[in-house]
Amino acid sequence: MQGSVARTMTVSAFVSPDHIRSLFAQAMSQMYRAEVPLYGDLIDLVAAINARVLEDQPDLAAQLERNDERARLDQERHGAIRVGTAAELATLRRLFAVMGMYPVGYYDLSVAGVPVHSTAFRPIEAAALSANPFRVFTSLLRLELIDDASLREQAARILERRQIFTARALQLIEQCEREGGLEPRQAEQFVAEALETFRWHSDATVSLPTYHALHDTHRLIADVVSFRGPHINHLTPRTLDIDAAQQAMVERGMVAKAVIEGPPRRACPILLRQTSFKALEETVHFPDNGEGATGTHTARFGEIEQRGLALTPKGRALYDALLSQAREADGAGNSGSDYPQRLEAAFTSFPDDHDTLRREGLGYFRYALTDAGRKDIAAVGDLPAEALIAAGLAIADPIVYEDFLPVSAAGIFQSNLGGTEQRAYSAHSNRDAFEQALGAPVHDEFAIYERLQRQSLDALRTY
Ligand code: OOG
Ligand code: NI
Repeated sequence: MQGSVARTMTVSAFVSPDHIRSLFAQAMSQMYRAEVPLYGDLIDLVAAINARVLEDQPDLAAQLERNDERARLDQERHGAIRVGTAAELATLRRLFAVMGMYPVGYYDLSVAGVPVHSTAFRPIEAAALSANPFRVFTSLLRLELIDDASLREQAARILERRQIFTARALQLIEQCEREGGLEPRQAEQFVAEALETFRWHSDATVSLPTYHALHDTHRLIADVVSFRGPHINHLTPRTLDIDAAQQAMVERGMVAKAVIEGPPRRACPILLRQTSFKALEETVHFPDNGEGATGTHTARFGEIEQRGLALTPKGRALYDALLSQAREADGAGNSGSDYPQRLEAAFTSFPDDHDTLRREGLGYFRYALTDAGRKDIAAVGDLPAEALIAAGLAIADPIVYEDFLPVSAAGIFQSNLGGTEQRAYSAHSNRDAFEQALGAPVHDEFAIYERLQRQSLDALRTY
């Protein structure tokens, strides 16, 4: 008995990974607000729009409340970073694990002319997601896609030399791995040290001519290779009405991307809709021949997103097919002025009510007993879920999509790199190489949603 109490006390001396993640997300948000004032404006605007939507749509407010999504909404952000080497990616995996964030999904962006492949570090358990769903879209540069051998080797040498983590951050990661957690003071220190990795540096590590050579190969390569660390390049709040948010931004004179990426506006939002705002042009100091030179670099931008129902593999296949139908209708991608109409038209074949989406197995849902169901457990018995819903004994709410979309991500990269690089690289998806660099397999997003849905179904019987 005494032994078990002592064990419990040892365990509880550690700060939960969820709490460390929340502290980290807040610290990142504060840092980015100070660095990029546009971000602060976006946060305020999105908060105002969300408040209005919740007031105008009490059903939606109740649904978010029931699913532990209301409280997390105000904190909810994703960020993005780009790293240069396998070692950097592998250490990032360990750093994010301290905060309960694990790699989910593999995104190949080379097909869209962006020489990276990516994953998203995020929490995966229901309780962790409702505590704080902070996610970081993390890309690894694929130097092997640079044709010019001498530039490729030069970039590799530059990357080999840098250390993007502080010594103390590395110590604390090791300690957490060894002992199973961090104590409050260590957790605070960890957050402060980890933050250093994601800070913007206005002094480049390469000369201006090298920067130009890298930049001419691909802007993204210059962004990854020329600096001391993988600066966070955007931090995105979640809005409940992206069309209203986009309009409000344009009214305030922000230069928004022309098209909202992802599915069209719908009664039942699915997956993810995103729009971003032009990158800042920032002054950078380049070390040149002991004298130094001043130039500019564009990397950091603003973005907002609206999240909807997580789709099953069947639903996702339908989404992918309809999206490419809209994009390829006349070979114009999403650039034509009639793209919004084409997108709308294509998606009329995607069911737009929750009952059909659920019955056709297109999306994942979280099941729960209604008051009537809780009062009449005998009637619940082992009736199938659909029968419980029909009898008013249970309801099913959409499980929110926590991940990203490769076509959208490529569009975001492209618009913010400022370029029009549209060529695709000939080398293709290489998930094995990515996982080898990461030092672990990525989690399968569908398996995670499936588990969340299954847990809710099981809980109907164990109430
Ligand atoms: C990441 C772009 C992808 C998203 O929301 O799809 C992304 C980057 O520019 O590094 O953040
Ligand atoms: Ni993003």
